[in-house]
Amino acid sequence: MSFSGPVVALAGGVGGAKLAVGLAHALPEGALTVVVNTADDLVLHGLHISPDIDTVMYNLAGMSNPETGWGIDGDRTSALDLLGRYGGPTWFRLGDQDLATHIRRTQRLAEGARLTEVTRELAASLGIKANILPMTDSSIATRVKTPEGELEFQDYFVARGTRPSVCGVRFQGADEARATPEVIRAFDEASAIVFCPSNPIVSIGPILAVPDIHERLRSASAPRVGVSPIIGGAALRGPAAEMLKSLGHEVSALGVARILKDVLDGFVVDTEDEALVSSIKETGLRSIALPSIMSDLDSKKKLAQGVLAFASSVQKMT
Ligand code: FO1
Repeated sequence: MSFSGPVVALAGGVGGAKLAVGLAHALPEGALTVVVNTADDLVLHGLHISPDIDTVMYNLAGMSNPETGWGIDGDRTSALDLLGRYGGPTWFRLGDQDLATHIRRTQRLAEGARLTEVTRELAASLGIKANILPMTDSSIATRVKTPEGELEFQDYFVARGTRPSVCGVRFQGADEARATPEVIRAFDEASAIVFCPSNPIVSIGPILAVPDIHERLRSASAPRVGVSPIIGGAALRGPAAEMLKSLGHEVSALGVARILKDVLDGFVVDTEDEALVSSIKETGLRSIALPSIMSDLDSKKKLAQGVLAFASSVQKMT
């Protein structure tokens, strides 16, 4: 299987970063572009933190914490501990090395660089060959509606441990946000578009909420394939299953396929959900089942190869 242009992956969170690693290994060097959710970004200690970009970056650099999937392997929290003694907030666990990323990002943004440029610089410094693109340079913030009121995303996700039930989600600033020239070029040149197994509501949702990205994805000529983040009615990590349920969606790969249907040609489910393939096909999508639990580099690579072969077959049939 060979692709003439870049393969563009849409990602947010740890599941997205894991498949990005598999894709980077399955493709020739430099052939992968990852468009990453930035609506989880926050400012803390005066620093601009982009958790999903950093998770993708650290995973692609082979330096992520294998236990959490985010943060840096072996990182300590001496700086955060002292910040705590000064009375600063410590609920968002920032490691000493991780802080360097946020300091550098904040400094470059203050100098007038775009988040896209800063991300390129940081990734290049870590030796990453894939192209990591923030979904936008505009400011977008996920706001989670709960019975306790509307919460900022990381307040809901980390500070409150995803405990509040979710009555709705909105992406503040999305209507006015613009795709960057880099993201537009990536979609225009893409030979395949892969939706990583990321939360469809709060990781893929914000990317689709950028109007000109949604439009490009709807009309893309490249094959568009997604991978289900829900396996056997549950998410491997994170609040995707509870969110789907409370927002009235079916908690299954089929439920996710229905949400993303208008921007997909094909959908990959886990082998455990093979029985759902025929119902997914009835929605008009192509579908196959593959082992999709990414526990090590080999399983990440194998899933990536399977997804790329599927995208290639979708291409041939259209
Ligand atoms: N997730 C947590 O559950 N607790 C944390 O304290 C935490 C800190 C953190 C610091 C830097 C970073 O890049 C990610 C961090 N994450 C943490 C993960 C992050 O909240 C989530 O991965 C995403 O925002 C959801 O996609």
